[in-house]
Amino acid sequence: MRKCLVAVMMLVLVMATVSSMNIKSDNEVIIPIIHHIEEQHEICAKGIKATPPITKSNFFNDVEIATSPYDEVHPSVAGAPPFYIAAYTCAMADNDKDICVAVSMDNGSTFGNLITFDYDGEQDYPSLDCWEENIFYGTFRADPSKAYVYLVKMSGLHSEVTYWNWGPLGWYDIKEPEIACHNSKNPWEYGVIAFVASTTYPGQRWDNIPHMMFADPVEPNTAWISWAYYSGALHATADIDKTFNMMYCAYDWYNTNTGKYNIIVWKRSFTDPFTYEYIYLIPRYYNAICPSIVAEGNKIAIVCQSDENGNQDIICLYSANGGATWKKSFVVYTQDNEMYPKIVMHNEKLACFFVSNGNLYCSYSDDWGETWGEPLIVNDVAGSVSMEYRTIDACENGIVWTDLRNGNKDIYFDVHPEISFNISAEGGFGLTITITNSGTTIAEDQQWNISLSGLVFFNKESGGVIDELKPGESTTIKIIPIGIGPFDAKIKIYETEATISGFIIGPIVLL
Ligand SMILES: [Ca+2]
Ligand SMILES: [Ca+2]
Ligand SMILES: [Ca+2]
Repeated sequence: MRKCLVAVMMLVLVMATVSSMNIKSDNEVIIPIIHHIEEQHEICAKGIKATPPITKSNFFNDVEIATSPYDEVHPSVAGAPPFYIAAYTCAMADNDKDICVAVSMDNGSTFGNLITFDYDGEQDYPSLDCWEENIFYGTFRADPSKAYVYLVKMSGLHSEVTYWNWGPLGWYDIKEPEIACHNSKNPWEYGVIAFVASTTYPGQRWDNIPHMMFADPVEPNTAWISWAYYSGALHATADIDKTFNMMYCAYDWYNTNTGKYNIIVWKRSFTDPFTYEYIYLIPRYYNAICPSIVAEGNKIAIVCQSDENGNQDIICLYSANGGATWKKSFVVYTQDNEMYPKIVMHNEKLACFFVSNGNLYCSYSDDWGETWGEPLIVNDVAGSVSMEYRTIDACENGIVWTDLRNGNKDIYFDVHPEISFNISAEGGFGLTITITNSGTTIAEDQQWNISLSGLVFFNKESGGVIDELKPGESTTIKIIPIGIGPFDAKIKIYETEATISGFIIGPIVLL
């Protein structure tokens, strides 16, 4: 390994004082403390080819993604229908964990094991992203005794592994990494890997500070790490705004000024990472931890856990101007603990997944974080989802999680939950409405309303709640209006609306 540049020194020891702690309103504009990084603090190193992964022979066997008697944990998923790729940690024995990769070519209906990264010690916390249609990059945390950052490239059935050993330069304790990909530059420029790590790089001593790793724009196989002087960070998340070619990494960091964990956002040009970067500190008076970030079109949304109500809730910090100002919304806040959120884009919406009481939920926002819909449940077996950091991951259409239904930890997949209904009607004595769940998830506590126009004197408006309707199931609602002449019935449930026209004579309905 070769050290190519030791452009040190020194990012100022930032941390301007946080002026006000009394920010409570949900729609209040939050002005971040912005730090423009003017001095270099990067080094680069040559990658080392790792031993190729073991190719599994049972590629076409069905698995569910993984249901062995061993514990499988910390899944990650990427891809788009019909092809999904999932990675997870398999704990084969004490002191030995490996990274397994499984693929589905049938929309996620079945998964087959593809390859295993079987190295000495405990590899853990895989993270995958799609670089281009059939090319995926991934990373995972090395055994804690090694200061390696791994980069896996998978294209078709071919995969190669490179790692960068930052240990000889003073690095240690590299924590759970997250990768985000973008294919706008050279074939080797995968994107960015965010992680928290510690260093005793000559002249420095930093514990648990935010890092970025990205490829050299000129030299293949050369990677740069960049670090920011915010000791006491916990977790890292990454995304790339592909419209504006901008890398965004976020970290939860202990702010000694507020005495709380606050969110730091590190924004950096993907086109020219050495000329443009900013750090935004979002000061809050409560702990904001376990962030997950998404960025597109200069809009940014970060979901994280908040303890401002005395238990764990999910909040969204969002910006419509590239980070210059932020606002806050609640994704969910109940008396229960909502934890470990993950945010992705889903069609034109944002999808935020989180776990609570052993269940996996999804909330959608169609206004980039300002408002969030009622959480929809994803898992079919109640209470089966493992509650731990990185227990869930999602891509645009799919979701993976660690599941306990079989008595040990397994990995499961599902598509994003969608609620939709089919509505049909019959006449006779009264009006009979049949509502069918045509979505992909259980519909719970869904309010329905029927409104009749025309000369209707009785039961012109009716409404109620359907407690539970599984996908494919139907329920009927009977109302007995009284009227005379032609009428229109407007039926609404969730986002489905139907209008039925008919004729009514007393309680007799003709359609
Ligand atoms: Ca291992
Ligand atoms: Ca809560
Ligand atoms: Ca298992």
